Amino acid sequence: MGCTSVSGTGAQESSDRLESLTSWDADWAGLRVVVTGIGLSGFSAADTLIELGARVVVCDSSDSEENRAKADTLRIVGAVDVLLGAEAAATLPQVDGEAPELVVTSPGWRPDQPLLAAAAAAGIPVWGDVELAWRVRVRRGRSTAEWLTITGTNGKTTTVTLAESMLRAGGLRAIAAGNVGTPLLDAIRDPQGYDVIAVELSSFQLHWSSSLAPLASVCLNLAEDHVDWHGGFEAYRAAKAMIYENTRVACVYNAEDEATERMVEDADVQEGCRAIGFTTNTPAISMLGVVDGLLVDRAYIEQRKDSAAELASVTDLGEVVPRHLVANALAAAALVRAAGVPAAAVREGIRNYQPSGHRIELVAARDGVLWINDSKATNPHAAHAALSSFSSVVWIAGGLSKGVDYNSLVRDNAARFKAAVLIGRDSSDLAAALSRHAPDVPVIVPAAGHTGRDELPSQHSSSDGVQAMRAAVTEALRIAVDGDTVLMAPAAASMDQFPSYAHRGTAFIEAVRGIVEGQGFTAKEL
Ligand code: UMA
Repeated sequence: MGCTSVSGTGAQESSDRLESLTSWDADWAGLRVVVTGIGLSGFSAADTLIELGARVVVCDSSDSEENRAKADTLRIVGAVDVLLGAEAAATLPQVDGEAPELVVTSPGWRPDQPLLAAAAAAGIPVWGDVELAWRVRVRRGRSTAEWLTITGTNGKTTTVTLAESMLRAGGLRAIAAGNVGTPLLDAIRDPQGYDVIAVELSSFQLHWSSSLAPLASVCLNLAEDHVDWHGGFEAYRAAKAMIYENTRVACVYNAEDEATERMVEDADVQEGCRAIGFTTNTPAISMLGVVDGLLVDRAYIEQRKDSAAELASVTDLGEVVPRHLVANALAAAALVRAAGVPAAAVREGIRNYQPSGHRIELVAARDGVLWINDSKATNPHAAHAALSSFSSVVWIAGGLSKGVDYNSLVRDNAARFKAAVLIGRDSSDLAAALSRHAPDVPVIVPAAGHTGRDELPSQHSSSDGVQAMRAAVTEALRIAVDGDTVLMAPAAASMDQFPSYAHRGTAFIEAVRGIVEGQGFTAKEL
């Protein structure tokens, strides 16, 4: 069903009403809302809005069994309607026979998607679930959690979980939420409540947020990613820069990435907010950094003019510590110190921190060859961080490119490549960059039969990805000799062949175990 636009007095009333919706206890009753998506964030947003008394219609293009079950739940709790299937996402529906006053979107929906484009054309405001979470975080009779917000092209999840660990070590009730996995509205509605939320925000979520005023914020770094979603690099950069808007106590920037410092300079922040840098070198005043193997704070101490406080030692982060992990720990420390966490809790938080898998993870060391899984490297910037840790690399790469440019990644690392083995349904951009900047490096695109086991199926599916990975590992084994590293750091998203980067990493681990270490495949893989 089509939808009429909101105009004239009605539009003004709707806009005034939306502006007044800044707490849980505001008048949400009867508000007509369309929620797009019934995934993690959409379900959480719809459930929250229903609890607030709004009239809610949910749309999702996928009529899967899982979505139908979720739709049933939402109808039971009081959704006006849940529309599933391709048609449902193609037009803006009415709510109880009238135009919606608001659309709350899931982050994965592109702004030019037809339903969202129709909302924009009709002048109906679109919020993300994060904007909604910010507005309902204040609730009568409950304390309000502070937000520490984190974005950046790479390192967000590591930083947000390190910050969570440090906050907890400091005796605070804390949770990592947002893009890291737990929808913010779930964290906000937790009955016990939190003192502080470490909030991971993607560029998609930032695009749909406008009112956030965090205690402290950071953009860890900036490189090309998600260009197709935003329609260009400048729009992606501008979304990332939103992280600093309205920050109250500390805007944390990467002193080794000028783009982040520029963002702080250009941001409209609140009176008294400080700019705090972090660096993996010796810190200047108002920075955190590294001196003689120690992580130190020259920002939050009284005597910062001529001294620095020890927070932890680099070895607290592990035996082999990549530079970017030190940077992430310093960024997390800069955020939690703004929330009053003492130095000792930073060290304890680092020591308690459990890194999640698929990041520069050693899978096997055999016959002098290291086999490394870095499936989390879903863009060139992350792949570069992994590549620069090794000198002679058989590189397994490729996948869904998201419109990024591979030229500088290949040019900057050309000398370390022994060979490249390409996975992914279409890695032609990467192949073109390799032939342009590393013409002497053999590029192998494994074909059917190269697994030495089964033929690659002609239809693409998740098992297709598993087969492709086995073929790639077989090729890498043929090439690598003593002193080489086989590095699976794809510089691309996984969704063309796998459900997620974690599945891709697991496929690599299983293939290495089966083919390189000769332990055979698990029953599931066969
Ligand atoms: N859908 C449509 N039409 C569209 C797009 C999606 O109907 O055009 C539907 C899908 O059928 C699905 C739902 O929308 O049912 C999915 O919505 P979504 O893609 O926004 O995903 P959610 O499940 O809500 O998860 C989102 C984040 N996903 C994305 O931003 C793509 C999760 O980040 C996040 O953990 C979660 O909210 C909780 O906050 C994941 C991610 O990949 C990890 N993020 C990207 C990244 O890190 O690079 C940005």
